[in-house]
Formats: sequence, C-alpha cells, structure tokens
Amino acid sequence: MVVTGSELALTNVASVTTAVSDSNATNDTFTLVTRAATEGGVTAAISKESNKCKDKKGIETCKLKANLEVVNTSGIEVLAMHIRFFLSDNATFEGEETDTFLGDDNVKKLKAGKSKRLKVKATLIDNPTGKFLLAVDDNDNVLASQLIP
Ligand SMILES: [Ca+2]
Repeated sequence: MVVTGSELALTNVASVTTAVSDSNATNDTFTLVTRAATEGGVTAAISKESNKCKDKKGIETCKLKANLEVVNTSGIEVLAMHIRFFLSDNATFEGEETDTFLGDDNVKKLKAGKSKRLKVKATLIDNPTGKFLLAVDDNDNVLASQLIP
C-alpha cells in the first residue's frame, strides 16, 4: 500500500501481483458442505412401531420395536450419520439424563435419492405406551419422533 498526496487528497494504492500462472482455473472454487446443510437434505421417519408386553412370573416386560427410514432428499451425497434412539415423555430431546437411551446405529454415506432403514429394538421394564420414540443425531436434533402405541 502506498499513501501519497497531501492531507486532504490521500490516495491509497493496493495491488496484488503474482508471477505464477494458473494453469487450472477449475480448481479455484470449492464447495463447503456444512453439517446443517447435509441434515437439511435428509428426512427420517419412524414406522412399524410396535410394543408388546407380557407378564413373566409377575414381572411385565415390554418389547419395543420400530424402523427408522432415512432418506437423502438432497441432490448430493450426505456424510455418514450416527443416530441415537431415546425413549422420551415428550417429542423433545432433553439430554441423556432426562430421556432414556435405547440404542444407536449408523447410516453410512448416502448417495442422492438413496435411503437406509435402521431397526431399533429394546426390552423395557416400564411399559412405554404413551411415550415417544426419538431418533436423535449427534447435534441433538430430533430427526423423527413417534408416539408409542
Ligand atoms: Ca424428552
């Protein structure tokens, strides 16, 4: 930067020069994929939820099962995702201390338009009827929630 002239007529000149020629201009741009963007391109839905309870010698246990279908609705491949399942009194994830961890699973990289089905199974001592099954990502976003029958 060069500063010239009198106090009332300052001129700033900045210039950038390079002796290197750019033989490949196609690699001058890059695409940044943020985690939020990839999540925005994924939809997840819980289906085939079932809850079967039976009494065994006076102790009731309930088998909770459900599927989670993760669909990449974006036009680009999305990164692998780690999904945790929780039992919750409501449709909101309030942390591992409040909501009950049931299990977790991973979705590998999903190409555009592809889907992946995860299964969750848990045996519970307390009947989960009326509670919610939550599918939660690593950023604690609820991808899907479903009232348990
Ligand atoms: Ca909750």
